Amino acid sequence: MVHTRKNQARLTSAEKRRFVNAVLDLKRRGEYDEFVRIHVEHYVSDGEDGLRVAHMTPSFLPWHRRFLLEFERALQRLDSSVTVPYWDWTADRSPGASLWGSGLMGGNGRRSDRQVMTGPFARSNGTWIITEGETDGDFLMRDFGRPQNPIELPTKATLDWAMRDPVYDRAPWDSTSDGGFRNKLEGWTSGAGNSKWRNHNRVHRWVGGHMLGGASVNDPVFWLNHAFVDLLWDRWQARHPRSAPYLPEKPPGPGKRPLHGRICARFERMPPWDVKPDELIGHRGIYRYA
Ligand code: CU1
Ligand code: CU1
Repeated sequence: MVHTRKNQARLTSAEKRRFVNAVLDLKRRGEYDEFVRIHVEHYVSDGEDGLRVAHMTPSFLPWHRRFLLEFERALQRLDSSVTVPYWDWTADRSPGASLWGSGLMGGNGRRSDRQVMTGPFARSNGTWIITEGETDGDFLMRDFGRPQNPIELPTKATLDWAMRDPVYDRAPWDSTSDGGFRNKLEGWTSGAGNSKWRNHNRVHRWVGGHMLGGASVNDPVFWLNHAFVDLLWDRWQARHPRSAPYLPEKPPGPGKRPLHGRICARFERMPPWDVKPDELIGHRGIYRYA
């Protein structure tokens, strides 16, 4: 049966409770931290060697689509009614949004150590203990808007700048690609200070704390951000029906160093699931967005 992913702002309190309970249950079983580890393991950037499958790469969108599906299936094994909600960060832009209420994500970190003190993921509840972090503390951290170096959530205008680009991605297929929907949505641009962070990346920066690095999956809002990014890939395809839904079509040949072997073309297999970007271009038989 096709299931429906909803805007988090429209979830009933019962739906929020079931989602949160399934996430906490997954954490208790040790399965949640497996997702954190997978994300950390695939966090490779332009400057490093090896295949870039998840970030700074064309397969940013299909890789995270599959990652979300795996997570959603794990939740559904615990409660078949649960789906991953999405966060439209162009609409729900303030720390006072219901997203950050005690029934869903909980609030900001406190000033002294950025520790989240409210909601289901507060350390004091005893369940949300960070074990796969890149920091010393075992508590979830957030730092909304980074007051020491202020940043706002992405605007509708910046999102539209990405959405109106008719080309999926461009060479050199990394964080320096000048133009292309994927890099504009992922949000790498050259620019001074915070202006270089756009769209998806800017959301990670705005939440701050654990959302800043490879271990960002430790903050459950990771999934709500990525569900919205996943929805945006659909909307982009609908807006550009004549555009190739994924590029590159063919892998850069051995003569094309340093690109050869660094990225996944449309029909190459993505680790760790051995699935091709081509197989993830649509998802209509599995889920839909409301
Ligand atoms: Cu990621
Ligand atoms: Cu992300």
